[in-house]
Amino acid sequence: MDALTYAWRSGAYVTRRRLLVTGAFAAMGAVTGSAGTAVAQPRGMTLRARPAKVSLGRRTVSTWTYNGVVPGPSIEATAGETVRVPLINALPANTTVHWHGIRIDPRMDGAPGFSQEPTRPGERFDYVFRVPDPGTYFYHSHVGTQPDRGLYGPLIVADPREPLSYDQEITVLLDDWLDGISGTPDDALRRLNASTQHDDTLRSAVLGGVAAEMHHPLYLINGRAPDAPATFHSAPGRRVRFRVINAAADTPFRVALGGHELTVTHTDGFPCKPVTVDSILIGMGERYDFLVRLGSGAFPLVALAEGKRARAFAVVRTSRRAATPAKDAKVAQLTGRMLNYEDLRAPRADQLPRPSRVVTVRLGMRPSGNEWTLNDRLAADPMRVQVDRGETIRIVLDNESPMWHPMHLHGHTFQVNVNGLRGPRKDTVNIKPRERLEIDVLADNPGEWMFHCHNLYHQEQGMMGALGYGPPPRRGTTHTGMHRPAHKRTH
Ligand SMILES: [Cu+2]
Repeated sequence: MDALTYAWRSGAYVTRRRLLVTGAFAAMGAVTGSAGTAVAQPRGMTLRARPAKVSLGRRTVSTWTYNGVVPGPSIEATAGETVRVPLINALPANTTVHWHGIRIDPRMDGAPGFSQEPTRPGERFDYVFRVPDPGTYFYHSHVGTQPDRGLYGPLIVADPREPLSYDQEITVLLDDWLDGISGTPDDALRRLNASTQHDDTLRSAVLGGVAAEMHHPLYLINGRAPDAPATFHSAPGRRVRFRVINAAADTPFRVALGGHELTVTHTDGFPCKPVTVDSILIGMGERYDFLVRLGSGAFPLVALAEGKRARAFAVVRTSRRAATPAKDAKVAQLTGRMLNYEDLRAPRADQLPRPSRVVTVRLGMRPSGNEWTLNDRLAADPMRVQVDRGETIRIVLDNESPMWHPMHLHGHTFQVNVNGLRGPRKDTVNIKPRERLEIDVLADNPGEWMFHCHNLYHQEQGMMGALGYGPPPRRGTTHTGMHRPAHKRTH
């Protein structure tokens, strides 16, 4: 087992970076696992999507993975570079890889039916794309319920002119897990489709009502359940940049670190004016970076599964002798000051031009209770927002449904308009029931793009639309020219 794999297996995934990263140093970015060995990172790597048995702590499950590990391997690059990731499909099903949040070439977006065909079992597809913007991103399958298996991993893009100073980075992937414990995600979707009821106990005040579709048996941090948590090792006084990614299918998390405040510096990869809070609420598909000056001890890093009376849990340890906190340790910060979108401002350099027109997208639920719509349409006949290259439009997301939705736009990073002020740059944004939220989109990346709810089960129950450039493509074709996979046999 190489050191990188070992680092993931032990649940502790840590990169070190010096103050003011230089291009040369960033190019040598190193990973240190519990074994203490460093491994040079290639600009990308081969992803082999394959079934595997994976340990989630005390529990071992059969699932689908990238390279046999959950999460998949960390892919690291520097902004402006080209990343090469050959995907080999060793699954018994079609698959793709979506590079969530990247302003990418649409042919590389992994959006089946939009800009590429899925890769068939036994075939290979070479993802080659530029990463124009630094930040915290992730990758995941975009076929059916596959993301609720183990098919996800971090994609970290370093800034060659990093303005923040810190001593260490810790990447934290949050997930909800059922595969191999209570059936498969396809079984879970069938159960939802067979019912018109919602579980009214899954309530969250901060999300304005029912927060989720189901209880997952486990909640994970870096692939580890609370009974055998990941441990992140550091030292007292170190300034650490946490990169938190919510890769869950159906779980919003409230994240806090016992005994510490969090200084939030980035939302969905993009910088914001720093703001210090006790906890953050992170929807599926969202990412937050925050800085913490660590004290001496062993501290609970907790991600409360909002509305589900359960949590994901890890330990941040800066002292050898400190007792390990209990998995149900009380963390006062969870009920302290929580980050709001109102707290976030994009820096001047990241402001988008003023919009020249307004489009409304209504988020709805059909009386069946298990079909979710965008402007009354389901995925089979999708809503489409049409834009012209170079314009900025304002999209009003008007939630008429009884649940919150984390809406994600592919290929772009929009600007959230918060109470008339120029809020954060984001690619995934939470809209509560009865809320109207405005986002401004600069049409600078021509293509036919997915625009959908990042609750995987809502997406599969219809909540999938499009944002496209110019007139709609003919039905049965794709807009930017179908990029056929190489159809190379791998064996
Ligand atoms: Cu939704």
